[in-house]
Amino acid sequence: MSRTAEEIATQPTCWRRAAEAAASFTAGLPRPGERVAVTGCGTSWFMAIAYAALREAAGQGETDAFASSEFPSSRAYDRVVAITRSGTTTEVLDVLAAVRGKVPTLALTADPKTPVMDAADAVAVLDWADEESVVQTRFATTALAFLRAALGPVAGVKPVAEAAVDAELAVTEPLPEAVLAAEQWTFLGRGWTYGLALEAGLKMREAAGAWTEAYPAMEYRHGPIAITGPGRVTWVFGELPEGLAGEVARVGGTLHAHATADPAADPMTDPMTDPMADLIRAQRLAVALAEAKGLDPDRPRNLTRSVILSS
Ligand code: F1P
Repeated sequence: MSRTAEEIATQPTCWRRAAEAAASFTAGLPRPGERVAVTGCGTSWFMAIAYAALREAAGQGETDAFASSEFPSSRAYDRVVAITRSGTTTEVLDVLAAVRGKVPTLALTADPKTPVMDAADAVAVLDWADEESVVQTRFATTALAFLRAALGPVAGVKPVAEAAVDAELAVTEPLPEAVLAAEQWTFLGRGWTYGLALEAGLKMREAAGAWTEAYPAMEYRHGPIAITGPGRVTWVFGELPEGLAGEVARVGGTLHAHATADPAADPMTDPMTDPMADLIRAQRLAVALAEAKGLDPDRPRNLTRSVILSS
């Protein structure tokens, strides 16, 4: 078994630990009402996007997410939250340096021996979720689980402890054959699950060199549906928009979805599965596809653990 697959399987335990850690961590977390910017690169950026939407859904204040390379440092925020597993990513450190002394910052990292420790005002060290894998799986979802748990109850979103129960199934349940056999995958989500859709697409590209796309779910009918057809998958994180199952069926695509009230839907997974647990299925799909292509998921093509730019 690849190291990546082993790390994917530990996510239920990591999420439970993240919920415990969030309960006792106070220094530097966004406070209700604050205007917050969340930032990161790659996978960490997509977790930032998911958290930003979740925080707004919780009614805790305006929250924007930016790729660190595009961070608008002239804008006024009450707090900046940076996510970086490695603690060394140049663009993330640059954002923290640019706002230093002007805006309080919190960083989430897996490695306490890195420059981010001094670059941020407060740091949540989730080192027990660090990974040997280059492609991120458990650190990313654990960082999101930590921030999600810190928000407290959010309408329509399960507590992290319940998501961890769904994750137990997601790490073991066989993946649907039609999804494994497909040639193309389009990932969709609304609200906080759009960030998960972006991450699923990236994971499949990083680990398996797969052709993936990702969109806000309601954008799918505005063009992206043109890609769907026989042997191609439309995968919806979170609630399936009304009528979408019928549209996918009309063009001959395969739907992977859950959490639906749409009678036309043919859900392939547990209707109540937490979207983060469904992301685990996409991570496992990425590993399975890589292995089927003879690629080593632990050595993804063209990638390194962290991108450190020379100045
Ligand atoms: C961010 C990141 C990873 C990606 C790649 C390059 O790293 O973009 O998500 O998989 O390995 O770096 P980090 O800032 O979270 O360490």
